[in-house]
Amino acid sequence: MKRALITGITGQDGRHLAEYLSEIGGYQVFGMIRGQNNPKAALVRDEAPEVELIDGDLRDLGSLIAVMEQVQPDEVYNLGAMSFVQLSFKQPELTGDITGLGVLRMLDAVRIVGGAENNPIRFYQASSSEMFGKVRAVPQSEETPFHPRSPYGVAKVFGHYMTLNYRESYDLHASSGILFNHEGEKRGLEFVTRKITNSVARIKLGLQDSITLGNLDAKRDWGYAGDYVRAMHAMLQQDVPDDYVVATGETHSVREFLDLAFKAAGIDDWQPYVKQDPRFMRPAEVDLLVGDPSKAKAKLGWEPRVTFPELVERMYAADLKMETEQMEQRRR
Ligand code: GDR
Repeated sequence: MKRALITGITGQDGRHLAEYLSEIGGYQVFGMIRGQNNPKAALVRDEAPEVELIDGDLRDLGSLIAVMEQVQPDEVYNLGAMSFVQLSFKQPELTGDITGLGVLRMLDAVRIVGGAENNPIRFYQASSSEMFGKVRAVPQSEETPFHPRSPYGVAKVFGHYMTLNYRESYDLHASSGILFNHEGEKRGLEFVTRKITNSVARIKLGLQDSITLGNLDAKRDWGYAGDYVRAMHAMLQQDVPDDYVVATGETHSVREFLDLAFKAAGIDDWQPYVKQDPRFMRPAEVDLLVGDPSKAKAKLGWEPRVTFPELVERMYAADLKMETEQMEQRRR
C-alpha cells in the first residue's frame, strides 16, 4: 500500500483526488485539515470515510513536519491554498503566507523528514494558469513566461519556482502541474462557473430572480476537475519529476458559459436575468487563458474526457438536483 498525503483535502481537488485514489486502489489516503472543529471535515468524512484526517496548517512548519513524520508518505499532493483570486486582492498578505510560503514549508517538511540522501517522498505542487496572467503568448505552454496579475498569481509563481528550486537543489522528486481552470459539481459557489449553474437552477425553480456578475468578457480554458486529478497522479508516477500544463486547449467566455447554462434550463435569452456589479470586477484582470496540453498528452498520456458543453450541463444538472432536494426538505 502506498501512502498519499493530500493538503487541501476539503477543497474541490482534494475531494476528487481522494475519490480517484480509492478508485484505482493501492493507496492509504491521509488528508491534512486545519483548524479546530473545521466545518468542512464532516463533508470529507461523509464522502470518503476511508480518508484519515490529520491536523496541520500550511502556516506552521512544525505542524507540517509532525504530519510528515506521522504519515511517512510516499506521495504528497500540495493542493491547499487560499485559492479565490478575487479575495487575494483584499488579503494579499494572508494569500502570500498560505499560497506562497505554504509551499516552501511543505517542501522543507519533505526535505527534513525524507532526508538528504535519496529522499523517497514524491511531491506534487498545484501551480496555476493564473501565473500567466497578462499572457505573453497564446496558447500558454510550459515555456511561456509568467506575468501574474493578482496577489494569488504572484504567490503561485513563488510556490512554482520554489518547487523547481528544491528539485534542483536537493534532488527532490518534485513536480508542478500548471492547471488551468477546472470545475465541476464540487466547485465552491464563489467561483464564476458554479455561481452561474447554481443561480440558474435557482432561477428555474423560482427561488431567485437574477444573478449578479462581474466581467462577462473574461475567457478561460475550463475543464472538469475529475479529469485533472488524473494528471496530478500521473506526474508522480514518472521516473523524472517535471512541470506540465494541464488544460483542454479550448477557451470560452463567461458569456458562452451563461448561454449554455441558461440553455440547459430551457431559457434562450438570459439578458433579463443577468446584472453586473463592479463589486465582482477585479483591480487587474486576466483576459484570456488557453493552455497547450501537448506535453501532458505526450508524456503522461493524459487527455481531458469531459467537453465544455458536457461540463456546463453536468454542473447545472447537479445544482438543479441539489436545490430541488433542499426545496422539498423545506416543504416537509
Ligand atoms: P479564476 O476563477 O479567477 O480564473 O481562478 P473564477 O471562477 O473566480 O473567475 C473566472 C473569471 O470569471 C470572471 N467573473 C467572475 N468571477 C467570479 N468569481 N464571480 C463573478 O461574479 C464573476 N463575474 C465574472 C472573473 O473576473 C474571471 O475572469 C480559478 C481558481 O480556481 C484559482 O484558484 C485557479 O488557480 C485558477 O482558476 C486556475
